[in-house]
Amino acid sequence: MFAVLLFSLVVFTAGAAARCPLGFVNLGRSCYLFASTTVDFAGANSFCQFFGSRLVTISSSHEDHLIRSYLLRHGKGATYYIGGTDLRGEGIFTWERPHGKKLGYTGWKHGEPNNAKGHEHCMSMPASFHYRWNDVPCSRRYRFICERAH
Ligand code: 2F8
Ligand code: CA
Repeated sequence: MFAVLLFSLVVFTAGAAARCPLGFVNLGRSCYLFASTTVDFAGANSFCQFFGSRLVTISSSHEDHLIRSYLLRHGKGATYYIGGTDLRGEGIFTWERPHGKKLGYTGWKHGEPNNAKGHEHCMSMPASFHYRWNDVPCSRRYRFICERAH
């Protein structure tokens, strides 16, 4: 009986550890929500918080590769907001989480960020750039990517 209980506990615990909440997918060490609704950057932030998560922070080439590979397979040809801006200082991009953290790794497309027309302060991954990073106006409605701990 003890052995059965122990076995159940191990299986249940292992199963729970492997799972992400409904709608999220597990890539590496995090759970990601690739939202198909389109909202402005502030709306994307609020949506992610509502779902117990934050706009994604991409901190390594490995994480960037996992997300880009997923988008290249499932990205629907769209642009996705990710969780960084230069709203605190032109040209100095920081992550929303941890708040104000400067980018370490970056995955910008060649020539970006360029603050086109002087109005691009939010970070995105556009299909047209094969999901390499681009700065875009924060008022545009795009899909977005949320992240939460696995
Ligand atoms: O050529 C790069 C340039 O392309 C567009 O502007 C014409 C992008 N704008 C939007 O996606 C809104 C720029 O961000 C990009 O730098
Ligand atoms: Ca740009």
